[in-house]
Amino acid sequence: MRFIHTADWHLGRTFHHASLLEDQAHVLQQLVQVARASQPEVVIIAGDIYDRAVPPTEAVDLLDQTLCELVLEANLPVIIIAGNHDSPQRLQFGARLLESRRLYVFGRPSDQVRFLQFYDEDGPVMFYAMPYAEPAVMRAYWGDDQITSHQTAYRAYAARVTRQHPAGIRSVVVGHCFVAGGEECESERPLSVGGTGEVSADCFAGFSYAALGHLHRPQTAGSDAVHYAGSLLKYSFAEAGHTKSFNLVEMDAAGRCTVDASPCWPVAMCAPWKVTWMLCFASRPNRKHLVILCGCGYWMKGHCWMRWGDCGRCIQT
Ligand SMILES: [Mn+2]
Repeated sequence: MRFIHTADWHLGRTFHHASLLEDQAHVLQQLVQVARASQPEVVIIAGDIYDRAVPPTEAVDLLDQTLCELVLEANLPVIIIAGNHDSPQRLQFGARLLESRRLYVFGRPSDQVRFLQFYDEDGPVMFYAMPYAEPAVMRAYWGDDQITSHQTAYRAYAARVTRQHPAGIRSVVVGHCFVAGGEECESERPLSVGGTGEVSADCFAGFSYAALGHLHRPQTAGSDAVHYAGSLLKYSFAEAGHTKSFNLVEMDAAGRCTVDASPCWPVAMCAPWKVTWMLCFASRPNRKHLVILCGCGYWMKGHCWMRWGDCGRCIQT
């Protein structure tokens, strides 16, 4: 079974007031190419599709275009869940209609545990989707007073799945949460006020692969089977050292997964000062923008130059 795991697109996000839509469209074209070339059984987008609950219209157009290319043109099923930046209701619009075209959108949590099933030559793999929700929302949906935190919500979800999941069948859970042991960065919005919102990795112990969103650095957290695909682009200067990627996952007959990180090549560079100067001299035709991380420098976007201060803050536009 082959599938692609990506997350945290944050369509419509700006970088210090500059639009990133062109960059996002550029990287999403690479995703479409990777998907066409690798022909996965399914593509998973694990939350934070948009950067905010009411995204700019250009961001909606970009999602529409990308999904048409994946679902209609490449004929690939796609699973989407809401992240903490998305509006569950808005994302879920048309979900029941879209299922007939194999676009599966999970905006709001359900009071039932739902799954999707895809097959390879070794049999079925069951995909469980748990969109982001506040613990209070989960408590109300499931009528379970024990749910007081993200940890208890995920534990309750795993217990419900375990009760109905047939033994010996491979499984993937799609979620949007902060697993203890994961590395945070500044472009993520905390999941709970006054607490960490952490979930322990053992909540996912029964699944062959956990396809998660929320943390913007690609990584595993707490277990080899718990994966964050990371964000589409570097959304803060603190991410200059990250290599952003899509996870191309191969699952064997026993549910063991091999993950190949397929790198994203953005239009804009966000790199340390010295690296950026090297790139200036070795610039490639598609590298139109340069973002300089540290030291007093300049950021070029199109024909517009902006000066940046020592700490990466814009001091003149
Ligand atoms: Mn995010």
